[in-house]
Amino acid sequence: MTDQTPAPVPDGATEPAPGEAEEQRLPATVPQGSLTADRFSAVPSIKANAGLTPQRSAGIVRQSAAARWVGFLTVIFVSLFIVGYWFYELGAPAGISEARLHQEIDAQQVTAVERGYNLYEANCARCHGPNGMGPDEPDAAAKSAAGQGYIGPRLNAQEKLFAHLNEAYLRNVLTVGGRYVCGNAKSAMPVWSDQGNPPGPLNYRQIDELIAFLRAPSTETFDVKDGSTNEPVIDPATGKVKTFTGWNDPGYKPGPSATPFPDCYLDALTGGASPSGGPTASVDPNAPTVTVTAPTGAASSGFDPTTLEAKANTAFTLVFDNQDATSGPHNVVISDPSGAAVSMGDTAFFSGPAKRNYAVPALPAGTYTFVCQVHPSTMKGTLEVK
Ligand code: HEC
Ligand SMILES: [Cu+2]
Repeated sequence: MTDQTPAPVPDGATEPAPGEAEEQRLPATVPQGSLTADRFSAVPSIKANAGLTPQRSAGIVRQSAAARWVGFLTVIFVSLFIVGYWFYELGAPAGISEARLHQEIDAQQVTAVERGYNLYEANCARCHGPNGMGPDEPDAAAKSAAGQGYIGPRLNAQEKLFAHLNEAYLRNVLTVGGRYVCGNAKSAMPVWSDQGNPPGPLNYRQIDELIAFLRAPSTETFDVKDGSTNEPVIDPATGKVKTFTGWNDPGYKPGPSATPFPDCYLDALTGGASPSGGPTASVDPNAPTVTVTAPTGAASSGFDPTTLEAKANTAFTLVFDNQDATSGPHNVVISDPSGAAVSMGDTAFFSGPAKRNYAVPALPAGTYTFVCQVHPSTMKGTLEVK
């Protein structure tokens, strides 16, 4: 301001040239009074420090430092976020956390197993048992006494689950029905998949869920969920959520000399004796006969009689009169005193009412046992050879 001198002619008008007529000049209003350039300048104190007050310049320095901090922290935050999200999405190293999609798959797997459990209990348990143990279920005898025996084979068995009951096989059995198992066209097990012929009641998702349940690991515990609300089912007795574990032991290894589980489960029912194996021995019409009957409900009540007698060292014909049309197929096999099977031709299961003749070779004297391989715990007896 000290250098500021009052500008005398703010409007920039020049002095008229001498002799120029006053009237030739454009009419311009010349402001009168004390108009100075100071009017457009900052107050003098501001110009003290290169035009800034000391406070103002200090403020500017502070502000730009803060702005750099904001930028720096933003970069740090964004980088940390990217790293964190990376690990969240793909899993932290060294197994600290699992990839998000894997967790999602696990959760879906658990859901499938829980649904499969409900499907199994609703559709399959009446034949294969609530624990998948078929005729070995703890209440099997009581059930068959009530005429509701478990006629399906045991599914919950490690040697079966290991390879035999694989996913593809289960899918085929559920799509084709029980006839896929042993080729029995009259199998009691219906078609389950709606892709089958004739179509069954379950859609592809339910089949998948059933398979997920049947193959679920025994090392994992699952909650029993209510089928309609999907809420965990509380056991009224304990007040705790009901749970179940899978059947399949992931650590199971078959013995070193174990043979693979046979394609048809019937072939595995008793050691060695193949129910359908062996040629049909021709029955000698003149041989003496011994008759054993499977009355109606034999699966629980057993053979009639339970003690048979035969002559030593004489071939005889064992007539099996299967009168039972209700409690499942039966057969008879004989084991010698050492437990080895006696070869007596084709001993395949069959449903009654029907009769079969088995050609039993000459046997040395001794106490033999006979069983139905489908119901070995209830249908058994002794054969005295003397
Ligand atoms: C009406 C009784 C019945 C019902 C219900 C039933 N099954 Fe079966 N299932 C059987 C019979 C009987 C067999 C043996 C097949 C044969 O020889 O005819 C069998 C065989 C099987 C096999 C093959 C076993 C093996 O050792 O190869 C599987 C797997 C199976 N069933 C699964 C199921 C599933 C899963 C369900 C429920 C959706 C079910 N079953 C419902 C009676 C039944
Ligand atoms: Cu039987």
